[in-house]
Amino acid sequence: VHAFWDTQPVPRLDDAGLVDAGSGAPIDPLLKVSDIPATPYALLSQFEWSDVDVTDDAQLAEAYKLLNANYVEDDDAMFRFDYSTDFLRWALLPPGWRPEWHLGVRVAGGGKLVALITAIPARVAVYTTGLPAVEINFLCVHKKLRSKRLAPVLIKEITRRVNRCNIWQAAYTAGVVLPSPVVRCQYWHRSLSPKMLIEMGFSRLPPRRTLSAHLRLNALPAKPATPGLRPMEDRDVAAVTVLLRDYLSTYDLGVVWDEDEVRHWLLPRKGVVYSYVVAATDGTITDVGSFYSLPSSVLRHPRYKTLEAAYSFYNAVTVTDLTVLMKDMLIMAHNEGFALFNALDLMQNATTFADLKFSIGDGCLNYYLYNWRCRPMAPERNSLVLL
Ligand code: NHW
Ligand code: EN5
Repeated sequence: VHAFWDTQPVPRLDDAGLVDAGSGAPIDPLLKVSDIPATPYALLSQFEWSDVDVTDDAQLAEAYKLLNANYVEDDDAMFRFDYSTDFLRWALLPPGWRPEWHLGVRVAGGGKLVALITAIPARVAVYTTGLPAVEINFLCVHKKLRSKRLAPVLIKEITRRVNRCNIWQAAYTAGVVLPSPVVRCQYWHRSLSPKMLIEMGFSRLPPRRTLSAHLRLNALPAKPATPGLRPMEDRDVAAVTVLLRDYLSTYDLGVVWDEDEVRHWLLPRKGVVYSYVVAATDGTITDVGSFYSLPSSVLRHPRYKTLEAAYSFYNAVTVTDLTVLMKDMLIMAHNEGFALFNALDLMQNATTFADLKFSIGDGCLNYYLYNWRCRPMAPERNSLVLL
């Protein structure tokens, strides 16, 4: 029973016809911008809508503070995502961003920020269809205001604001199961600082293995193996755009980036995103690999406050073996001081996990499309990485 989601243009969990839905079609009748109300949804009277201006450091700090204290935790509430302010600026200000899509709820009268939801524009390709869409992220309601049906109002208001821009589809991910996943991915983890991860309660020493054997097993070379691997630069943007376009177009779900988007999403930003290209001796860019930085707060631990985690982002290979490239990403992440490397079993990632000593996590990531009914897919057919 989903009192809210049953009213929305998403496939129902019991939709037996989904497997035959093919490349997909909209669920709602085709509407026009003029069919959509020009004024915001009503909010409970003690609250008010507030665009959060993340170009203003003071408001960005408010969004950071809300998320740092109230955003996603693991199933045992040991860790909570701690997206940095630099990360939020990167995630929320890509080409085409709109101020009214950084939607906050405040206590009435310009008071405390208590809830958030964000949209950014993206071209999403599902099977054979390219859709002008948004990616929804950072839905958060303060812990003290949970279960008051605030989330459905946030979702309806961001939908209205996106529809007013003539966009009718969205992609989003969640750990929880909602109506209805288009694909379910699994988190996998690779220890970079095994001792620290065990002490934090993130991982356990496998039975009958000593700590020194565990450290030896997880040790990494000091330098990457791939000749010509170097940080991506602005002069690589055109080549990387073509490389990614060709590579990602072989999957059933993904984004389509233009050069400006590749520049935004992939040019290295310390503490945020790390990208590397493989340049052949003639200068041709043959491969690209990347990861982003997303620490978690370690909750209720006497000594450790933060778990520095790197997350696999976009890789595309034409010459280098993917396992070799992924291992180079582990090495670069380790050298940058990350304690943990995470990856989903999307694209060809899972083919590298055994060799590179990844362990399966206890978390799943479900992918959803709003107002698009299509055949669900296997994780290795998905190439979409959301932050
Ligand atoms: S997923 C991360 C979501 N955030 C968190 O988990 C942070 C910690 N939790 C919270 O802040 C990444 C609250 O628990 C939240 C729910 C706010 C999650 N997605 O207000 P009520 C994203 O940001 C449904 C969607 O009483 P609450 C993606 C739930 O099933 N729906 O709950 C976001 C129920 O509906 P039902 C979710 O605990 C995508 C209703 O909310 C959900 O106080 C958003 C209960 O509301 C989730 N993660 O607040 C959709 N969690 O029908 C975008 C719960 O079952 C759609 N619910 O009764 C597209 C929009 C744009 C379209 C444009 C064309
Ligand atoms: C919005 N874009 O559950 C995303 N993380 O496995 C929002 N588990 O870290 C949705 N429970 O398995 C995000 N260690 C949904 C994910 C929410 C966070 C989450 C999981 C993913 C996770 C860890 C720690 C669990 C702590 C107890 C885990 C065991 C694996 C370990 C790896 C190292 C070697 C030994 C085994």
